[in-house]
Amino acid sequence: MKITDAQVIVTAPGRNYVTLKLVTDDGVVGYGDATLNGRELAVAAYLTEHVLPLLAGRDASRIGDTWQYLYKGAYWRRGPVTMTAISAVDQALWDIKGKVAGLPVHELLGGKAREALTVYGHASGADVDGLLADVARHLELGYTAVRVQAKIPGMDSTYGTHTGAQIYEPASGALPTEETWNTAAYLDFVPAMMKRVRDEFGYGFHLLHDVHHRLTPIEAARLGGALEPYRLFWLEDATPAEDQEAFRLIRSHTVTPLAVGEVFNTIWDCRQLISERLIDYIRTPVTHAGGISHVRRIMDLADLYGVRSGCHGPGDISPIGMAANLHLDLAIPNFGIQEYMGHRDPAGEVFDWGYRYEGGMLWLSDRPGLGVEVDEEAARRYPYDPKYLPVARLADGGMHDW
Ligand code: CS2
Ligand code: MG
Repeated sequence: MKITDAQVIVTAPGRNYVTLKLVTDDGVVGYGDATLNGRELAVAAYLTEHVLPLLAGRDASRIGDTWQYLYKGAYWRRGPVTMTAISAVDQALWDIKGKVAGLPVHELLGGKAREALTVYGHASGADVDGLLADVARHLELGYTAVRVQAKIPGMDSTYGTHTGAQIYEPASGALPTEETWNTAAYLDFVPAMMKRVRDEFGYGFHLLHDVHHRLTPIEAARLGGALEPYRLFWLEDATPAEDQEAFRLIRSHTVTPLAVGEVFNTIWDCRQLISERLIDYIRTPVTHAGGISHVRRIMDLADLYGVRSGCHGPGDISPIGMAANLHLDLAIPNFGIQEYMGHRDPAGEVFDWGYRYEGGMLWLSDRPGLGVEVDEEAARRYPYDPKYLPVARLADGGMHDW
């Protein structure tokens, strides 16, 4: 079973997505998500120029060997562009293996370890009242876990919030928009926001919050302590994620559970955090960290140390990458929770995904492979549309972490 054809599909149905399509000599088609928000064409070019020529004629059944060939063979290891490209190949090969076997990928990973996957949704608001209305909406929809963010008073805009029912879109503008960040205002606001949420809705559901890497370790320690009465499921990305030792300081000050890892791309980024038990949830998703093959190794390492999964699942991971997360989630022993933002219209015109939301959980269909099909004609109707994530500056103009 040889790879005879390969193609990179760049399309923007609601936002940009990069998809790798591999075809075998038997005509089996496999898809992989290669979307790296704001850097989409770097991965598309990496695949087109440096990976696809190496895949022609390779045995599509040898997933592990192809992974090692692309990882060790490049000499330049790791990094988000490389690891997203390798991930796309890995996902497409698992998709093909599943389709050839007539089995969903989670069956190839050992079979279901649970029936469905508990997800958390995103509630947010332009102020706390708006947030409370959105939390109520999520609880009515059956969510048992809700991430809460609200616009911080005194700041022009706050990343990760939306005002309508439509999911928020992280990237906007042909150039990055600039947001002004104020740590003191944020630290004062968040505990008060959490109090309002718990006062209104009680403790019968999980509450999560994302800091987007904006605090120093001691600030994060203070926030974690201040949030303890509200019993968070997790506090996410409290500090810039590349400084693994920072978590030791946070950990020594608070029992608020910690999650990190959506920007990680290999097991090496997580190793110290996991082996020193500095975090509770590892968020590294299939799309950005070498695919199902590599993220499975991360989750296995995490399991040894009692760390559970909480894979990144924003709208800027395509339905293919989302499905890949879900197949892994379903099979691993240490599943924690799955982020679920959904996809904006008209993503459904291009991608036909085999999972559905019901009762606070995502349910995977029995479709073989990853279970996502791509309508290439529809993809052509939505050409690439350059968009960037915003940047954060302080009031004095200095760049801030995010
Ligand atoms: C966020 C994302 O979903 C999350 O937890 O941190 O919105 C993230 O900022 C985007 O995916 C970046 O592309
Ligand atoms: Mg996040």
